[in-house]
Amino acid sequence: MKVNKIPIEQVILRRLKKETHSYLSGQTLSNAFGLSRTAIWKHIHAIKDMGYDIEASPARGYRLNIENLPFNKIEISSNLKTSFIGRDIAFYKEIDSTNDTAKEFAAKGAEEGAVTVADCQKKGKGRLSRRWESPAGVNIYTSIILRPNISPMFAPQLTLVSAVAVAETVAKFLNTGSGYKPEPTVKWPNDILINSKKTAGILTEMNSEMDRINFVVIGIGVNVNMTKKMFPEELRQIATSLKEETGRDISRIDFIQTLYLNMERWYKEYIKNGFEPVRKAWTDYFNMRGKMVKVQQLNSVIEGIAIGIDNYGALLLKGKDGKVARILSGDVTV
Ligand code: BT5
Repeated sequence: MKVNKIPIEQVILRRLKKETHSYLSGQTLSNAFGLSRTAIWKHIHAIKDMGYDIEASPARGYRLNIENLPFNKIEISSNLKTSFIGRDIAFYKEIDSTNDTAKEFAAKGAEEGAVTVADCQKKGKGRLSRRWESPAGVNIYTSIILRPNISPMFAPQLTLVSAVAVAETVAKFLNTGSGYKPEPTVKWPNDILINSKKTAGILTEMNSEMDRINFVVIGIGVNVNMTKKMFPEELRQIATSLKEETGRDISRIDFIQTLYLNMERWYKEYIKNGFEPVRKAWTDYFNMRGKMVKVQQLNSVIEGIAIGIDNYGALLLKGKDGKVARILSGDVTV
């Protein structure tokens, strides 16, 4: 049998989490774990170094502040309700790109649902090697490994599956407390907007044979508690965060756990029932229908009225001549 040895700090942490309204004395902890009070004191220091806020009173003992838990692997895993997404987590304080690391893990055989998460990315990337702003301490940067048994030609649908899961998650955290609740919208193919400003982006990368997918990595970046001044000047008018839109600080732990749960639910739905339910849900978040849009492609620009998406996930544009064009990639502006 495989025995997982849990580090003593994690066990002490669990005990502290059960007792957040009163202090736990050093003696109680020392009796509970059969360690000297000095040893307990050292472990408490190690826990503090992990970013936990522990009040230590010489007379009363220790108390953990659960309002201010750090964003780390222990907290993301604790009470996670998914069955496979996020069951295997590689967490980094800082990394170049969670997508690149996830691709390395996937190439070495990581299982479906394994994720990489970082507090900060040094080379966070968007499509076509564009930069994704990834400051520390405020946002979500995560990549999910999937191994769908579908033809590679359908892989772009997974960006739309993810967009629905992200939009649903964002919607859940948009309460402002004042009765006003903005609704997220999706912009084809990979943006989630609030009040027309980008708050999340998705980068789907694939490794496949001609007729078989080896793996897909879904990279998701969400601006959660990022403030306006943290954005570079050129993004301040076109990008936003949940905090900017609600005026509230949002727990990244709650957010990412909900995100994994929604991702898992929509992915299962897609694998079981195909793209149609996703197409419907995505269309409900799509507010560009009927609008004149411009699509910048690698070497050309196409204009037309956005009609929606077809059952492959392609954007449908009705041109002046009445003909409908299917757009497979590009950047859309209204
Ligand atoms: C995207 O690309 O929107 C995909 C972003 C995916 C980021 C995640 S984070 C976890 C994982 N690891 C990675 O390295 N990437 C993924 P695209 O549609 O090409 O949009 C990129 C453009 O969005 C940039 O050129 C900027 O204009 C804008 N942008 C950059 N950072 C932003 C941010 N934090 N918030 C909003 N807009 C941003």
